[in-house]
Amino acid sequence: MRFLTAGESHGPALTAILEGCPAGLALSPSLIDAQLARRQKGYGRGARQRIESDHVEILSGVRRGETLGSPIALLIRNRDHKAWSDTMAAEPREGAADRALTLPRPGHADLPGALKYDRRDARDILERASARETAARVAAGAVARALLAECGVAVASCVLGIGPAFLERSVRWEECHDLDEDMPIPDEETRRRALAAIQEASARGDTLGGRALVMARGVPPGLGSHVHWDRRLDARLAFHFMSIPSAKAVEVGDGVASSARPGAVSHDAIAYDGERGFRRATNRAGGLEGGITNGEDVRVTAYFKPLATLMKPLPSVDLATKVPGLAQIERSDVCAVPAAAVIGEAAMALALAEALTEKFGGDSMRELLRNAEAFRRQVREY
Ligand code: EPS
Repeated sequence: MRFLTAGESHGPALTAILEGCPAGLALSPSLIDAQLARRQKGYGRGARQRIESDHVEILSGVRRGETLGSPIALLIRNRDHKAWSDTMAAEPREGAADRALTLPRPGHADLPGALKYDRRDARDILERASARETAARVAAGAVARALLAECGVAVASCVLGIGPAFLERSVRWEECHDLDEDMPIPDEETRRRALAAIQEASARGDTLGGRALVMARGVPPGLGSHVHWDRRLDARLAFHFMSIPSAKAVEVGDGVASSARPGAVSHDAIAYDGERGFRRATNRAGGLEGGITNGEDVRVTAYFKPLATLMKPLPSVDLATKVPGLAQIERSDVCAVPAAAVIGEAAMALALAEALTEKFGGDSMRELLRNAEAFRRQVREY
């Protein structure tokens, strides 16, 4: 299973093509729209989300509510494009485009992108670097999520903190349901402090990052492999999570805390009972050992830097004149961590669906489910 996305933030639409999804998976636009709506929420978001109301059109790969095994093409129109049709026109136009960005924002792709692609207007970079792209990823992730659900795997997330307001204890799976969608922190005091921190940052013309925990339950043991560096599932998960705009660090299980602890309290003792087979009382490894799932919940924490567009900007230099100035202000969010948690769920779903279809193969869901169940039985009867 693999996917690509295309589309600029203010272009006509975003698209995703997902390949390798077995035939016979029940899929409808409303299932994808539900995830798109979650991505648009979150305290601290800017004006763009009031313009958009993301809705997917399934262009191929699905017929009468079931996947066909052919590439699934998804399209999400940008409502805001109406106001940008001249700026973003694909046809040649006379003169320079308006809304040029020539004072790059520190922390954004503006400057390295302009240098790399030899563009004089950094809008050519930011239009694609914008986190708007994640709508397409969440749409593809919703398909992966539906596939996982059929295989008994569920994905959930929560926000652990915003800026200086974060939870230091570990969060259980059961706590990651029915949370407030605008600030899904499973602790009232931390949630209150997080909301206040966003308000203060906004008043200062500043932005805030944060951290989110993404979990998967029901994951069969045996996904990923120790035999090659690029087959280790923790490495692949990290790749997926690090590709989320503004992600700067990824932790599997209790990775960060374990780096400062002795081995005796960093690993998960092995037990066995006739009914459930091998099991663990703790899950410090985050469900992965040697790059292979061990049947416990897969747990990934992603850390996001503050967004790069500051209403009180940092020093920059004009691309054309080389004269110092302040970085350009673009419409943006103050904080997008609640949305990043939803995007993290899509990353988890895509990485796991990729590993699952790789292990159990299957051109059809029937074949995939049969193979997955046979392997689960094999492990139970080991
Ligand atoms: C986003 C859409 C963007 C930004 C944000 C995320 O829309 P616009 O640029 O029109 O306001 O709100 O993107 C960024 C924060 C960024 O740095 O690119 C979205 O749909 O998620």
